[in-house]
Amino acid sequence: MRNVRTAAAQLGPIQRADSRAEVVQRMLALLQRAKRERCDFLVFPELALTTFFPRWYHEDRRDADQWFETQMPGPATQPLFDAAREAAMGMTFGYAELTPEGEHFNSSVLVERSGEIVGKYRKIHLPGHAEFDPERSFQHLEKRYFLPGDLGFPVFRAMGGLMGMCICNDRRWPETYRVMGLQGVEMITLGFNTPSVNSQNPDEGPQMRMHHHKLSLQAGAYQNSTWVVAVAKAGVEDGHPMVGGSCIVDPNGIIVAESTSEEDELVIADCDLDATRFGKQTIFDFKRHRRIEHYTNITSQVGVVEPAE
Ligand code: CDV
Repeated sequence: MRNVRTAAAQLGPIQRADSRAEVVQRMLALLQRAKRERCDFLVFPELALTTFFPRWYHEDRRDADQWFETQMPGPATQPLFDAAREAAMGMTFGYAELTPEGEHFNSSVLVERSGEIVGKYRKIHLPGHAEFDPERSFQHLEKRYFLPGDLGFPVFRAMGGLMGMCICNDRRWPETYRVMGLQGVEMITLGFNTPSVNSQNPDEGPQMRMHHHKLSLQAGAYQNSTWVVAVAKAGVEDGHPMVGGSCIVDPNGIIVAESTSEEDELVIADCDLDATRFGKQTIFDFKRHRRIEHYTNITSQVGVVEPAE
């Protein structure tokens, strides 16, 4: 048994006016609660340090730099790293990354119990649009503010197992899980900010959103025999509602723990990484059963190519 007692650290809303320092205080309070619950590993959401700023249009992109971190850890986040090290707890969280070369990414870091960063991921599937869209009920400008991630979907040896990260929209794409599955991943962490309604279709409300969210996680976990830990930034940010639905999914695709609020909340489960073995050695023994000669479309084309008439 390789148990990782894991806490999905859901954050309630972060308003546009809230400072990094205020948010980090909330994250530290969750960390201390997780420590009292004897957790080994803490998972925070996508863009955990700020409001979900891609809903705000800045005509000059440089005005959005206020939401980005140029250092990790930096002055605002160092207390988190110090507290995690003192508690001997691993953690991961999402943030907006501005590199020394001036590139912008929607990123997450994986931090070992020692407080050291041992992995980084940059969001690959960026939803939304790059220009102001008056047709939408609200904006989703990830394609304006971020570049697509350039690190692939790496898997890291950490927390006594094989750990991978993805971010929000990535969870809806089976390729995300499979690329990590092919590296033997045993736990995938995922932070998300999902609006409760579709900005292009007001009829797609919270129930359908929750259905698609859980369906994606559960399928990805089962089909790759891995734990999936999904963590929301939830609730109403400056009038914009987002779904909760933080949950921990086992390698059979079963939700073993889930949030009950849209506030700061811990969702805890004992995740035995050895529980991934049975699926990986039987029905999803990739080496024995995959037929890659029939999968070439997956990497040779992006859009749909219908058969000739
Ligand atoms: N932050 C996200 O990636 N949100 C998307 C919304 C826009 C659909 C998501 O997949 O939840």
